[in-house]
Amino acid sequence: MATNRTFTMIKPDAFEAGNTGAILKMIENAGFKIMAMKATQLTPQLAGKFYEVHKERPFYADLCGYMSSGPIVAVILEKDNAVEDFRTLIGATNPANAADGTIRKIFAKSIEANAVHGSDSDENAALEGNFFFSQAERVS
Ligand code: IDP
Ligand code: MG
Repeated sequence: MATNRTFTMIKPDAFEAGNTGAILKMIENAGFKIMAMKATQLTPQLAGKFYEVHKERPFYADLCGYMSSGPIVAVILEKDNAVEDFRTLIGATNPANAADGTIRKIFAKSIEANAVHGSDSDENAALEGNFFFSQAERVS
């Protein structure tokens, strides 16, 4: 898997608020290319699997409920230094701490309903992309 890719989701709060297009525009304006994209809705079980790394955290059950509460848009993105640059573009997990001009600062509702996901490593970017997209569903 290329190391110049990352994975994002437009989370249920941003989808419901009609911010998908504005967020994708910010992502493209920052130089990312969309290599796979679809709207779907997670079951609580699938949300639990996606966030399994957090299963011991106190917010895990709430997070799985929230992430399965409505449609999301899953996206594979490509750019040099994709993982790090995308984390910079989205800002801190808690929008109260996110830098001005970041996606979470502009669109997030709370630390949980924080508009977008961003992979934290090249390895997880590949795993997360493969969670949503088969080889035939993404640019190889
Ligand atoms: P990240 O999305 O910035 O990488 P993580 O620590 O990986 O943040 O947490 C995954 C997701 O879990 C967050 O994006 C957010 O939706 C939720 N979350 C993280 N910390 C909290 C918390 O303290 N309370 C409620 N939800 C949280
Ligand atoms: Mg994370």
